[in-house]
Amino acid sequence: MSTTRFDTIGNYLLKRLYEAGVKHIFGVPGDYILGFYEQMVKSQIHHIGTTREDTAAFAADGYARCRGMGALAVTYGVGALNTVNAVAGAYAESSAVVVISGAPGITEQKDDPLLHHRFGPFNFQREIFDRITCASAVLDDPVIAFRQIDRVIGAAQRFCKPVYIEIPRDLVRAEGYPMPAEILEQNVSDETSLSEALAETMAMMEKSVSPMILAGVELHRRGLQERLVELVEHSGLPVAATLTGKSVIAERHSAYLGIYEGAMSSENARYMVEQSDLLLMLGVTLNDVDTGIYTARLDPHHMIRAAQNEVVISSHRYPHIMLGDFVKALAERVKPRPEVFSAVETAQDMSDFPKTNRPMTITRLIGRLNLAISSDMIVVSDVGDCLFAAIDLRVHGQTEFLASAFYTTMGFAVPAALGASIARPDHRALILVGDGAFQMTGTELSTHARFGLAPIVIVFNNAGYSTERAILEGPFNDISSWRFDRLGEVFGPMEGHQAPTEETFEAALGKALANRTMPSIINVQLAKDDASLAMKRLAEHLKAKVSSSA
Ligand SMILES: Cc1ncc(C[n+]2csc(CCOP(=O)(O)OP(=O)(O)O)c2C)c(N)n1
Ligand SMILES: [Mg+2]
Repeated sequence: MSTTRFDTIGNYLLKRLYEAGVKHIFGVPGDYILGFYEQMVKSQIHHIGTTREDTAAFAADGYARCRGMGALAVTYGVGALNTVNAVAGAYAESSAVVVISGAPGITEQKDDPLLHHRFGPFNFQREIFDRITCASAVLDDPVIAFRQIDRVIGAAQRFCKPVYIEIPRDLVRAEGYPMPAEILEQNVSDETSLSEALAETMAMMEKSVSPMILAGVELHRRGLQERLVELVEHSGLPVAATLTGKSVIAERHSAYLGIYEGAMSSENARYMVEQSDLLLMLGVTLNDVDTGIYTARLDPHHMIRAAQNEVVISSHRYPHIMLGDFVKALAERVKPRPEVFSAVETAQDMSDFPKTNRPMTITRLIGRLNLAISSDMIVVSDVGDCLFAAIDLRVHGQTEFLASAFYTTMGFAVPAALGASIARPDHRALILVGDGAFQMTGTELSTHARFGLAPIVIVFNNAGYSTERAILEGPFNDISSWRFDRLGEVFGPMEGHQAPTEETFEAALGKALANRTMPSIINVQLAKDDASLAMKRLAEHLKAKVSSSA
């Protein structure tokens, strides 16, 4: 890219972000970042003001998952430190979020004064962010600032992780110096390693009777959804996804078997994955969520694991193989299989919905939502039982399900849906959120309303922290009861509905689907002890295990 000697550091950063696909920056201003805000509003990038900084980071995360990169700009100390949980979540979940923080000016810092928002030595904040980002820079030297910006943005793209950029406020408008651009490291595969891994994979495929694919979250973060589809369609192999990788392939694709999550999976998905004599695990991370709290029964001798940087087959390790290169090469070489995909799970029979005076349950709620979901919707789920319930939800396209499924931070859904809706204006967000999680960041619905967005929010209102109740019941799991349906009076314009029964839910959903001009919130009042099918499956499995070992 070309730049003139006269670009200021702030403007150069904005240009580089714009080129990387960032058209919006989320955040709350403060005096240490105001100069950058002024440049931002004069640039091609739009500012989206949020109610808090952590929600700005969740929104940037949702945006990044849809567009490859997201950004937020906040003030020093009070603003930046407010984002720590959300940025750590983006790190754990591999999302390229750029954190831009203002800071006291270099000249101001000279005599070590006690400036407001200071909480220790001036470099403490960068040290904190160093631990939760893959690259960081303090732009305190105009001679190298442009190259620092290139390096940090390049790292976010390469590693799909957050990065941190701090700008002392007196250097935002300082001219940078166009030092020659460095050649940034690229992700390239080792040819020998790749061809050896492929040869072993092909040999195993030849012998295999029931091969299949398990698709994971890294495929999504590396933007490899199309490559996966090519492989699936060319090979004729059936495919399941992990929960963190949910929607990496359209869940209505004929080859798709559902979510595999150990004992929490549907029977069909579990049977198919666990009986497979060759499981191609592509971009799968084996965390406790994706293994159904370690209830997965997978034999390492029957699997090929392709991660971002290596392929592992039994005890053979092939280093320096990029996931995308491996998937592409497989799609080119694998022989098509004659047997086409096995039967998809039969959907719940919902022909009797709504039944008069029948209280709402999570299972019927998911059954009804499965009928309502359309191809222009993006589902964003919070943690809690709504996330487990979402295992049985089938979304249409690729990347149309977003959640903090591994890091599992409460408060993700409403703000991440804000970022996703802005990143994908042709999509409408369907937000699944517990009553507890909504109370953390639900204020961000007012930002949806302010920017004319029309998400549909389904509050799974079970009077408290039911996921925690299942582990240990106590008064600490009770929370105050909110009239979610009336929040429009304060956060609006927004339409609210109470839905204790199937009939009231049906009417509310109809109105919400028809109202495309403002957010709709449906307060689904559930029994305190209701649970999703996945949660019930896990409980049954654990019970059976206990009784068989007794
Ligand atoms: C930020 C954060 N704090 C605490 C937790 C621990 N936690 C996990 S689930 C849960 C309860 C969630 O309640 P709610 O949103 O109402 O969903 P429910 O479990 O009732 O379905 C809690 C407190 C968490 N995951 N994230
Ligand atoms: Mg709850």
